[in-house]
Amino acid sequence: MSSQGRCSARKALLIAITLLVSLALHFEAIQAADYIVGESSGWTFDVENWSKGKKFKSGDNLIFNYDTSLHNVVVVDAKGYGSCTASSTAKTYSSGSDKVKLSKGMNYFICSLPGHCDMGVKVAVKAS
Ligand SMILES: *[C@@H]1O[C@H](CO)[C@@H](O)[C@H](O)[C@H]1NC(C)=O
Ligand SMILES: [Cu+2]
Repeated sequence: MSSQGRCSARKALLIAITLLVSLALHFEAIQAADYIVGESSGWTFDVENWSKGKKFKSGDNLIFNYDTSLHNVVVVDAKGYGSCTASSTAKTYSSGSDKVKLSKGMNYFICSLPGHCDMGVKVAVKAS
C-alpha cells in the first residue's frame, strides 16, 4: 500500500468511528425517558411513593410540575431526604416545570418549604 493509501485508510477509519460514536450518542438520547413526577397531580403533597415499582435509567428525566407559590425542587442526599433538610447550597429548581436528568444511583429530591417534605413532597429514585 502506498503511504497515501494508508493515510486515506486511516481517514476512513476515523470517519467510521466518528459515525459510530454519534450513532451511539443518538441512540442513548432516544432511549432516555421522561417521567412526570406524580403524573397529573404533579409534584405535590403525598407524592412520595410515586416512584415505587418504576424502573429508571441514568439519563432519564424527571419532570416536576407544580405551583411555584407552593413548592420548589431541591436536590438532597440520603440524609437530607430522611431528615427533610436541605443545605443552603443545595441545587434548587423553581420554574414550576423543571426537567432534571437522573444520575446513576440514588437521586433524592424534596420541597424545602417549611413542613412540605414532611407532608410527602419528596421523592427518591434509583437509576440503573
Ligand atoms: C408511602 O409508603 C410508606 C411505606 O409503605 C407508607 O408508610 C406511607 O404512608 C406512604 N405514603 C403515602 C402518602 O401513601
Ligand atoms: Cu412545597
